[in-house]
Amino acid sequence: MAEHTLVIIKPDAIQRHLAGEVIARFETKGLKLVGAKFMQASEDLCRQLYDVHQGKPFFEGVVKFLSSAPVLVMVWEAEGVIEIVRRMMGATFGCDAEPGTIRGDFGCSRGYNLVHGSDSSESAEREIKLFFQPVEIVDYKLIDADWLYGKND
Ligand code: IDP
Ligand code: MG
Repeated sequence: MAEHTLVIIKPDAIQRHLAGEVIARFETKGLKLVGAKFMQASEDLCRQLYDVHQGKPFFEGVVKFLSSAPVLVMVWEAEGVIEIVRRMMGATFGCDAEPGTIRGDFGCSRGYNLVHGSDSSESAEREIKLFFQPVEIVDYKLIDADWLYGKND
């Protein structure tokens, strides 16, 4: 069964007019968009998202950053999508991320980093539930699915 992952286009990417660029990368890769929500996330919700980082020196800062302005939260679907999105995002900060990745191509900050992507199936399941009701995830078939996901065997 196809996997789901949570992607957040963070406040810096929205403010820098990069949302379309980021979405275009995932679309042209052939990933399937199954949920989307434009919102300003509360501090409480951001604390829950970054729960595993509670107590780390950057925790309060990242919560403040993510809740400071609107974000575009999405669920993308594909076989292996969690790993695919993580590789497309690149290393945590643009200063270290490889060219060709989203973080590597669009940023050089050591604090802001444009996108969030779930790092495991457990994280994806937990994070998607934080932002979406089950009915907000749309089940449909892409008309070019046979060409996108085709195999020869
Ligand atoms: P990831 O987003 O690449 O998975 P994590 O280590 O899970 O990175 O950290 C979660 C988020 O916390 C990062 O995306 C970034 O926004 C923020 N963050 C991580 N490490 C630092 C840091 O050293 N300074 C400031 N913010 C950080
Ligand atoms: Mg992480």
